[in-house]
Amino acid sequence: MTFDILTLFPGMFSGFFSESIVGNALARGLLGIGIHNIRDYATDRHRVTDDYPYGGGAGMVMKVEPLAACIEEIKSQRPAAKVILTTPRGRTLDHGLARELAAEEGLIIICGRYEGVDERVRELFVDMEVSIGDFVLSGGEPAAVVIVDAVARLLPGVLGCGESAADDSFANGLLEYPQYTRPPEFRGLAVPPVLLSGNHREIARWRRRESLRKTFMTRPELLESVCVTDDDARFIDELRTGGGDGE
Ligand code: 6GU
Repeated sequence: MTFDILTLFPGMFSGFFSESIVGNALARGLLGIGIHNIRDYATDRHRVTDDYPYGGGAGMVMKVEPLAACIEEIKSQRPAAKVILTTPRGRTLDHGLARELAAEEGLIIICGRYEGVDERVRELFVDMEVSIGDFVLSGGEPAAVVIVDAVARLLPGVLGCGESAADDSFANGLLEYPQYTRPPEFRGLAVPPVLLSGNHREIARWRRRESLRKTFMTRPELLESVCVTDDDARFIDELRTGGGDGE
């Protein structure tokens, strides 16, 4: 899968994409990332990429011509890629949307400045507007990084066999259970004994219940759209009535 990012600040991406899981996937050729400086597509002498809004008002608006030239050049190489505009007014990114995007051949991600992008960019080129939450960023660059990371880790082969997207928070609709590694005790805090027991059935049950507990405590609304077993339902009842703190 390829990610093409259109930005006025190409320098923001180099560190993020050269390290960790995305950097590793890039090095192994499992994905491709192109960073495109929108300013390179401005044709006037000063390479202007934004201008005052018609009708007045604060802030500047990203001009349509440089974006059009940049998008069209990329699309000529990747006709199947989906064009995404990062904006707080878009559809909020969640695990389901990350999975939808991971099924695409390519994504062309336009990093919008928060003041705005000429509406004709949307009309002519944008397939989907995506937000990463109900807050305002000064530009879409951090959002593009978030989208690439969330999507890349769902692609085949990107996570090693030691890591698994199937266990992630949200993959099963629940938040992830607590994890521990050595030492078995630190400052009086012991690892739950069941994890040291070697009993895989009991470990799986404990993890499921801790996922349910964590979700119940911090994101109870998620429980409404998750498939629960009879055992889960009994445990959730215990949590509701103030029990559920162990056997
Ligand atoms: Cl995608 N862009 C900007 N500028 N602000 C945001 C956002 C995106 N998502 C949340 N806030």
